[in-house]
Amino acid sequence: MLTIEGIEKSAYKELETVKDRDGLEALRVKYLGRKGDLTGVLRSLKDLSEKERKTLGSRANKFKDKLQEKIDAKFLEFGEGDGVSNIDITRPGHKPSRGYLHLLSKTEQEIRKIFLSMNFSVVEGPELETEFYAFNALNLPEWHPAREAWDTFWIKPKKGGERMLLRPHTSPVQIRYMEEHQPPFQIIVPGRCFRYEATDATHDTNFYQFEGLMVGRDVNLANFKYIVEKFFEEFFKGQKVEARFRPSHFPFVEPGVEVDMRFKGGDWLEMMGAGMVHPKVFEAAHYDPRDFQGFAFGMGIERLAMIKYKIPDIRMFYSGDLRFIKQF
Ligand code: FA5
Repeated sequence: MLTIEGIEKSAYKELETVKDRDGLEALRVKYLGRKGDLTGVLRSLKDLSEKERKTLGSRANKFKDKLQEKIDAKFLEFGEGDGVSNIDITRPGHKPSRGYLHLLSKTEQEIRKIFLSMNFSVVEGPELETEFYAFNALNLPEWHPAREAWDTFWIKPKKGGERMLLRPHTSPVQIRYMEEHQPPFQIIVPGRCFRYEATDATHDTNFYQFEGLMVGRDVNLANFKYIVEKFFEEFFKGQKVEARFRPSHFPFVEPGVEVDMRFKGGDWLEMMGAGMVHPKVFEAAHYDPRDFQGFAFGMGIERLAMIKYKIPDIRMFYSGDLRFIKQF
């Protein structure tokens, strides 16, 4: 009869010379298969004394595990082979995790939807802007003190070329659009903005705004108030949020307002600047200011989401922290 020592010796020896997957499989069947040598030894244990059964049994089982391990390793070494024999099709697969939109993208989509339903068009503009569109055309000449409110990232200019910058607001698209379209129209312009300023809970160097612009023969501030209140009503559906309008100044509007919001008696958060489009802005876009009037506004998208979803710090949007992102 075969002894366990004999089996071990010859199994390891054959394992060393085996050349391919078929040979390896034959070896596995020979030693570990149901009718294999080792199984024979294990079967014969029942005829032995208890003591012998224990020592021999434990040795045989250890050998069995070890040989199986070596065979598995060798299979890996030989590669997938025909690609079939080593695959267990009954094994449960890995569930691929599905991506979804970031809260800010979702918020932007919601804004687009609401304004589309009010017959606004959605327009986009470049993030890398010229000084003309970002400032001069918006009644912000170089010497104007309000330029300081838009702490700007300037781009190294090409020799003799116009000064370029990362747009600090979406307002330049007002001019770009009016240069190519005649009133009446109403648009929103969602997009990314950049400001070189210290970050805190409500300010970041990279953030999103959406501009609103509605121009016609008799578009007025009451129309603005109606549109914005309708938007808030839809956006904050069912939530108890308050808004307040207060006078403010932007060189490209006259008169100018700012709108703040708060949730249930919390702190007021500034949401947007707005006002009636300044005649100088119409002139820069080659309109006759005696023909048209309209309102414009620029609203912070993070700020809207902060109020709606009660997010205490704007920097959370950009932290990449999955514990935050996965909540929405
Ligand atoms: C402007 O940018 C004007 N262009 C808005 C405007 C448009 C006025 C049209 C009149 C007519 P302001 O700097 O206040 O204004 O920014 C508007 C909104 O953008 C703010 O109320 C705020 O919600 C958001 N915002 C501004 N700076 C930041 C920042 N650093 N981080 C996050 N949100 C910001």
